[in-house]
Amino acid sequence: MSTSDRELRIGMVGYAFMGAAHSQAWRTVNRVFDLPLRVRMAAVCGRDQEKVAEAAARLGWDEHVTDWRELIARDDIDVIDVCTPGDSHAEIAIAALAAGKHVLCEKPLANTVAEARAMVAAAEAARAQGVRTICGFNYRRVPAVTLMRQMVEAGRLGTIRHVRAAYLQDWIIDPQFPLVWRLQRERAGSGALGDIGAHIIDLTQFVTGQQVTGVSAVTETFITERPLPGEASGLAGTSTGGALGKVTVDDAAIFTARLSGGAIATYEASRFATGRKNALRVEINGSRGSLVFDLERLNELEFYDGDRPAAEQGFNRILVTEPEHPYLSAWWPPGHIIGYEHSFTHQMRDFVQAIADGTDPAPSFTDALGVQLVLDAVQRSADAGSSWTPVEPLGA
Ligand code: SOE
Repeated sequence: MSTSDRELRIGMVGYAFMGAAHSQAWRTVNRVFDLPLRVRMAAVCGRDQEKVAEAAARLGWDEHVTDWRELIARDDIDVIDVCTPGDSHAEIAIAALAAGKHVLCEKPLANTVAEARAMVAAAEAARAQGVRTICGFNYRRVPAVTLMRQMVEAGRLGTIRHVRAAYLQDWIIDPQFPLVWRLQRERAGSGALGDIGAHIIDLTQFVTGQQVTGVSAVTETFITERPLPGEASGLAGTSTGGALGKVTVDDAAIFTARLSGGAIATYEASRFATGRKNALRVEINGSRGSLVFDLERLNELEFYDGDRPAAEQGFNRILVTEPEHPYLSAWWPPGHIIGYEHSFTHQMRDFVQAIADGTDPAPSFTDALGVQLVLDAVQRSADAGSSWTPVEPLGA
C-alpha cells in the first residue's frame, strides 16, 4: 500500500468494458505497487444519470457526473481517463490537456490521423507544463510481452526476419447481432482494423523496435446490414429485431508489411474467426532464434534458441512468473499465474510513477499517432485495391 499521502485524483469518462478494466486497475495499483502517489477514484462520467450512478457504486468511484466538461473544470481532478468510443477521444483529451490534466486515452488514439495529430500537438503543448499522456495499448504490459521486447533488444533473436501477428475474435458472426457503435465508422473510425488490429501493430512495433513502413491490404465486411441496436452495449448488444442499418466498417483486415529494420510481416485482425474469442498471437523469427506469444497462455513465452546444440533444439516454454520478470515481483510467488486485467494495473503503475517522476510514459500520443498512420495506410491500400493481382482463371 502506498505510504504517500499525496493524492492523484482520477476522473474517468465512460464505464463500459474498458471503464471496468481501468477501474479494476485504479482500485488495485496502490495495493500492489509502492507508489509515491495514492490514487483517488474521484468521479466517473456517463451520459445516463441512473446508469452512471450504478456504475460508480459497482466500480468504486466516489462520485458520478453526466458531463465530462464538469470533470475537466474541477480543480480536484488531476487525471482524465478517456474510456469512450473513438469519436470523442480528441475532443475530451484536447480539452483536458488544455486544462492541465494528465490524460490516459484508450486505443486507438483517434478515429483519424488528423485527430491524432491534433492530440499530439495538444500533448506536446501541455508537456511543457509538466502534463503527462499515455495511450492505452495495455498488451505491452503483459509481462511476457515486455520480456519479449527485452529479449529482442538483448539480441537473443539476432536480426529480425519475420513478424507474424493475428488478433482474432468471433463476437459478431451472428447476422442478428445489432449495429453497435463498434460497427459504425462515424463512431469507431474502423472495425476490426482499428479495434484489434491497432493492438498487434503497437505490440509488434514495441517488441521489435521497428516501425511499419509500408503495407498491402485487403479488408472485408461479411455482413453489410444489421438490426439497429436496442439497449446496446459494446460487445453484448441487444437487437431490436426491427429496422436494419448499414455496417460501415471492416469485419476483417489482412495485410502484409515491411518494417524499418528489414523484416517482412503479416497481420490479421478479424471478428469472424469462428471459435476464436480473443486470440492474439505474435511470432517473431530472427537469425538466431524465435519467440511466440499467445494471449490465451499469457504467462508463457515459447523460445527457440538457435544457439543451443542441435541435439537440444526445439521451442522451449518460458514460464513468466519469476520475480526477475517484468512487474512480477509485485504479485505472487513463482508459478502463481496472473491474468488479462493485470496488464491494466501495470499500465496504471507506470503512468502514476511517470507523473510522480516527471518523465514521459510510453506509449506516448506520438507512438499512438504512429499506429494511427499505419491504420490509415492499411485503409487506403484496401480501398485502392492497387496491390491486388487477380489470378488467371484455370479455365482461361
Ligand atoms: C473489443 O474488440 C475489445 O474490447 C477491444 O476493444 C479491446 O481493446 C481488447 O483488449 C479486447 O476486445
